Amino acid sequence: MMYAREKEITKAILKESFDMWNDIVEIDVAIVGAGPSGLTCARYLAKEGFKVVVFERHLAFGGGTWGGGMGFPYIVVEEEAKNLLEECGVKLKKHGKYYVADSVEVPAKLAVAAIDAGAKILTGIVVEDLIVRENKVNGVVINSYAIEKAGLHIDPLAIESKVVVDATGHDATVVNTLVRKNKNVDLKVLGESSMWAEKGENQLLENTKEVYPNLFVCGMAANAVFGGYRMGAIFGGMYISGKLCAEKIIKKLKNE
Ligand code: 48F
Repeated sequence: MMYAREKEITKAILKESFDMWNDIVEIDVAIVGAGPSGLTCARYLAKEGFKVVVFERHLAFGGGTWGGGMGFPYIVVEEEAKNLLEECGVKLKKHGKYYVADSVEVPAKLAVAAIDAGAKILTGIVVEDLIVRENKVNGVVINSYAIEKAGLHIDPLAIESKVVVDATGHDATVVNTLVRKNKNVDLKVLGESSMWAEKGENQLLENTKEVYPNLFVCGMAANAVFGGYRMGAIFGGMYISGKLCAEKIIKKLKNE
C-alpha cells in the first residue's frame, strides 16, 4: 500500500516553498516574462553561474509561442537562430530560406534548457512594480496572479536583484510601470508599430539594451518601448534578443 499522509504532504510542500523563497529574496537577475526571449535570456545567464529567476504571470511558461500563427501550430525562425534552438534539442525543418519548428515543442524545450542550466521559473507570479532607489532599479515587487485576478487588496512582497529584465512582450509592462510611477524617469514608451517582419526583427537587436540603470529590455518589449515594428509568427529575433540581452548583462555584472 502506498503511504500518503495529508499533514506530511502539506509539510513537504510548505518546507520546500519557504526554503526556495528564502533563497531567492536576493538574486542577480529577475527576468519578467517566460516567453521566448525571457527563457533564452535566463538560460544564458544561468549557464554563466548567475542566480536567475523568471517571474511569469500565467501558470504556463512560453508566452506567445504555443499557438504558432493564428492557431496553426508552427513557428518560423531564421538561419541565424538555428543553432540556438538546436542547442536546446529543438527539431527544425528547412523551408525555403527559413526553418519551421513545432510551436509546442519550442517553449517546452527552451524551458527545460533554462531550468537545466540553473534558472528558476516561477509561474503564477506577477511583477506589479519595481524597487527604485536613487534613480536605479533594485528589484521587483511581486504578487500572486490569483490575487491580482481576484482584485483583492493584498500587499505585495519584493525581491532584490542587481538587474531586472523586461521580457513581457507587446505590453512592455515593466517599463510602462517604471515610467508611470516615477515622474522623473526620462523615458517615453512609444508602443509597437504595425507589421513589417524583416525590419522588426532587425530593430529588435538594436533595441535590446539597458533602458534605465539596471533595467534591460529584450524581445517584443524592446520594440514596444522604442516604437519598432511587430513581426508576427517569426521568432528568430526573440531568441537572439534574449541571448544578446544576457551577454550585455554578463558584461555589466562582471565589470562591477
Ligand atoms: O509575449 P511573450 O511571448 O514575449 P516575447 O518573449 O515574445 C514575443 C512573441 O511571443 C510573439 C512575437 C513573435 O514575433 O511577437 O508575440 O517578447 O511573453 C511575455 C510573457 O510575459 C508575461 C506574459 O504572461 C507572457 O508569458 N508577463 C507580462 N507581463 C508580466 C508577465 C508581468 N507584469 N509579470 C509577470 N509576467
